[in-house]
Amino acid sequence: MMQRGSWKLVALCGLVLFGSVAVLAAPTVVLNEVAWGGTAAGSQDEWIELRNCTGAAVDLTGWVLLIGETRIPLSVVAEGTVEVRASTIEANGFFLLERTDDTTVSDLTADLLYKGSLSNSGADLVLQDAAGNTVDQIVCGEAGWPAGCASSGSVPFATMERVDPVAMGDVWRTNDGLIACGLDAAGNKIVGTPRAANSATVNYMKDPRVQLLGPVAGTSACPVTVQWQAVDPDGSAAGLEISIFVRSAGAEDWTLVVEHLANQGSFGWDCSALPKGASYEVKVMATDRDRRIGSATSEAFTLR
Ligand SMILES: [Ca+2]
Ligand SMILES: [Ca+2]
Ligand SMILES: [Ca+2]
Repeated sequence: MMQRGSWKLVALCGLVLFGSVAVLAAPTVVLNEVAWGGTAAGSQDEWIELRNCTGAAVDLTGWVLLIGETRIPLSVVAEGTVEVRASTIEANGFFLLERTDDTTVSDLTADLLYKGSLSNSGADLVLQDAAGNTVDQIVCGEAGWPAGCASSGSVPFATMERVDPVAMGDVWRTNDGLIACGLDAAGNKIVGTPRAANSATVNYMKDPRVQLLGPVAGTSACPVTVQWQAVDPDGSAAGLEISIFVRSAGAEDWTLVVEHLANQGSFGWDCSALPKGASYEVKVMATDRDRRIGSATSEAFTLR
């Protein structure tokens, strides 16, 4: 999916930089959400959501989802497929696969029922079209799931959600426990978004985005110049308030340095009282009018 080494023009805060960056191929149908931890009603109650990222319906006839060695044909009952209710995914729509039976997500009718399990330690999933081409994949059988929770964890039974396959590629977050829908087999609220926009996607479309242009890794003279720009995808940049925090590299807590700054600018952090040779990190945090927060953290840098 990634084409590396292509040249792209990147404009940053009036600077024009040439660099070799990864360019993502436009996604069509993606693996969008994985309930690998199951639900509160049962850890075996796993489900998977596909998303059509295009404005046209996609016919899934002949397509196959692979979970490790298990093949799940998306249009015929064979191998890992127990029942097929739909084999088309609507424009910008979702496709819900429930494991074993339709009570996994009890208030929604699955598009497909399958058998096969997702190990809590990770799995490789591959989505193939009718020609056998890989359309999307998750490779974490060895590395483990990048997001989501089992019965323990920050948000028990929260799903693993794709942030935005179009803009962000293969970036996953844990369902936030707030934006959620659906009921499990016991009538508990599902900590995920079956057949609906992911909490990660909704938040991405509302949270401020911060670009930290300095300081960069290496050494920095005092005062340290902190430079940033921030935007709000669903609001005006002028409505953002910027706060700057610092901490010793790797420390737990941040210390507020300054607040109420504009969405774009620079600030000289006076660190003259601090020892030379010590390493620090800077965080620039933007808060919008809805009190939504976005931030960016620098690499560690050393005072000289
Ligand atoms: Ca169901
Ligand atoms: Ca979803
Ligand atoms: Ca916002």
